[in-house]
Amino acid sequence: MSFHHSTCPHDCPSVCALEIERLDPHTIGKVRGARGQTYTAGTICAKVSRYAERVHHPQRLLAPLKRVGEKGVGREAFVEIGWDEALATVASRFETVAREHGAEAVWPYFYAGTMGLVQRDGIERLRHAMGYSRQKSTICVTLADTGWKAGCGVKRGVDGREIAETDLLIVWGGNPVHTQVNVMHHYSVARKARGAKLVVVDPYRTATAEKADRHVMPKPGTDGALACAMIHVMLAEGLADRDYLARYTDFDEAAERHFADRTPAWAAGITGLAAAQIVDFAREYATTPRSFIRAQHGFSRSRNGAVNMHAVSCLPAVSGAWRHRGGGALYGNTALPGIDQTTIMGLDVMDRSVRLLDQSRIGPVLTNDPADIGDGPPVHAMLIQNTNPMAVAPETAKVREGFLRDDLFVCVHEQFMTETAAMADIVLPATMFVEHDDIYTASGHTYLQLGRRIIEPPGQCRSNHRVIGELARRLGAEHRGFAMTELELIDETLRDSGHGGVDHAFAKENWLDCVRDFDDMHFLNGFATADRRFHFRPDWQRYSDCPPGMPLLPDHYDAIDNADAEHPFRMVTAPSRWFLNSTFTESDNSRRREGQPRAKIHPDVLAELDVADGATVTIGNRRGAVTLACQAFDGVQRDVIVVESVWPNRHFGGGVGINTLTSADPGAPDGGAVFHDTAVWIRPALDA
Ligand SMILES: Nc1nc2c(c(=O)[nH]1)N[C@H]1C(S)=C(S)[C@@H](COP(=O)(O)OP(=O)(O)OC[C@H]3O[C@@H](n4cnc5c(=O)[nH]c(N)nc54)[C@H](O)[C@@H]3O)O[C@H]1N2
Ligand SMILES: Nc1nc2c(c(=O)[nH]1)N[C@H]1C(S)=C(S)[C@@H](COP(=O)(O)OP(=O)(O)OC[C@H]3O[C@@H](n4cnc5c(=O)[nH]c(N)nc54)[C@H](O)[C@@H]3O)O[C@H]1N2
Ligand code: SF4
Ligand SMILES: [Mo]
Repeated sequence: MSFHHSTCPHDCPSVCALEIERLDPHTIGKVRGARGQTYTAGTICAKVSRYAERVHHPQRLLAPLKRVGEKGVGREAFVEIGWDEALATVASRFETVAREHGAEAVWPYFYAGTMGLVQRDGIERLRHAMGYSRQKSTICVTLADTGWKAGCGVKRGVDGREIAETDLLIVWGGNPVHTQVNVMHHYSVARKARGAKLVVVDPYRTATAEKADRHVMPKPGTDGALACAMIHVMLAEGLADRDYLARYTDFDEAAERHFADRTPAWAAGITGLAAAQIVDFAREYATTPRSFIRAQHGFSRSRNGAVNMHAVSCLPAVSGAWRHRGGGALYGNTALPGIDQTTIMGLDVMDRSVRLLDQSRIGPVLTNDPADIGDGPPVHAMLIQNTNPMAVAPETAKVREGFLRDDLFVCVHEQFMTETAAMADIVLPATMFVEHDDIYTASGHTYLQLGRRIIEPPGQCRSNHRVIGELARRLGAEHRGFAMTELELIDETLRDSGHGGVDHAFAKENWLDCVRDFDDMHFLNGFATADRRFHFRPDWQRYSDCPPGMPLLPDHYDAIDNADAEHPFRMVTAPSRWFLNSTFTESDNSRRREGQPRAKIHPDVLAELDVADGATVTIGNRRGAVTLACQAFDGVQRDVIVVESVWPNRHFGGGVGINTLTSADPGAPDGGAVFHDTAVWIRPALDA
């Protein structure tokens, strides 16, 4: 029995350093946090502390499968086959499709089931080497990245450990009690040591908001208005750091005039907040030098999300909080290690003229929407790794309709028989992180970390890297990366990125701290823009898909799915505590903790609808309708409802899940899924 260092592979900003007990060469025992890594510092979430349940789950896929029954039924529709037959089938179908319809008719599709760079992104090397359709990866970070980079120029910010030294933590549009426990850990240090206050900006009273000194509860998609009004107050009341604005930003007379009109009364009408509350919050923010904004992804998942993220990122430039330890802002630090992924992703053989299909629009793409397919061929073949679009992608009805097409061949490489795997022709069994090698960057902290293979893969499971290499060989794809082992790829990537090889970077520890000095982390040496200044005036036009009418300065960009007479409510589909996207929905423990899908609805609304707490309601819009239990909940504005997700479709009445209602419209200006930007109606369920 021994403990081995590893890294949590899940799509979570925390990317915790782990210690994993190996009971024998095939079995893990306890999973705990590693103490020496000073951001995650031994804290991990309850989901991952029970990881043995997932690794040794009786429903884990252990052999390649071929579907012989109907799509969508599940395991009983498949029979076991050997790896040779499975891979030969995939290769020959890909070859036939490419011959008949062109290489762009094949669309490899992936996301973030594992965040390891080798296992997650290796599929890109196969794509580029074969000239298959490219994937525009928009489902998670695009809106937030675009908005943050508009002002700061690069995806990095203050070291998350400085949260422990702040006097005021503002959790903006995120719920770290559910989605990144370590923020709360560092905040509790600041609270104990310095009496630090916590403000949460969120449309509902989340588990994090329950712990806050102040909960600011705007309507979803209105953070731009709130931030502008705060800037108005700071400028009007002499609370802005004029010296900072002049030295470090592009703030000018025109911006001054612009914010003069963005009054708290104006913002109150948009956000549904009281003007006095906005003024109070602005004063508290501007008079606390050590104020730390933890800008999270949630508030960017609207059609105007990039504009809202940019507007919030302007706040520390007005208050001058960037100057102070424990002050400034963090959205993500993923750019810190400066990883060069050329070899992993085969960027050296990428052809930019090959079409780019938007991942979030998989429903429209697979149903041949002219907006996506244009004059090109429909998608006729897919290899899917690391993602479960039947549950997580918007417009589920179209995703399902697309997968049901007879002229589409699908291979899914998975750990479980997900709803997406159930639609496949061939299913391949995948390893888990303790069974393969990889490296991990993090959005929430400054470390680059290693995760080595600790146990043997069960049954016939193979890693993503191995499957990609074997398909490449059968397809005749050429790239030196296919012949390398995982560790060789990691080693070369580390060298290409200036970190030496594996033995150098991880000589002492399982992690490498890529933090820079205080001035760099706080942009006091300049921002990563051409003129080194923070930009109040984003260059949205540089994106080719930029719609007309995007605001020139921070504003309320009224591009959202506003409520109307037919759809009087706005719905937020926030992450739940015990699931991670659709991962862990196979875990009995997680399902027991979550109970069932529920819509949190204001008690006044339930009274008007004459629906009892706990009864079943139907929620719908022009994309469809879903049926689920309601929960009387007064921690929302009356016209806002919340469904914590992502439950499998089958757990909803009628068998269609929450993303039936969310839209595949791309957020502006460069795409991005808009999961929290949905107008809906609510009715008592017909069967109630
Ligand atoms: N337990 C758990 N952990 C997870 C995940 C999970 O599903 N479950 N998902 C993982 C993934 S993939 C990601 S990307 C991260 C995301 O983690 P975060 O960066 O924390 O972002 P979210 O949790 O998506 O943010 C959700 C919050 O945003 C709020 N929100 C929605 N719209 C708005 C708005 O317009 N304005 C404001 N101010 N707030 C808004 C929601 O009400 C919700 O409370 O979490 C990861 N961690
Ligand atoms: N309604 C609503 N929908 C959402 C969101 C929301 O807030 N609300 N959040 C969105 C966000 S932020 C994201 S990032 C997406 C995430 O969506 P996904 O990336 O699809 O995440 P998961 O649902 O966790 O599915 C990942 C799958 O990868 C598999 N997997 C894990 N490791 C490996 C591996 O090594 N190899 C292979 N082959 N497979 C592996 C897991 O078994 C799992 O089924 O969901 C989005 N969907
Ligand atoms: S908090 Fe996030 S990174 Fe840490 S163990 Fe849990 S899922 Fe993994
Ligand atoms: Mo995500």
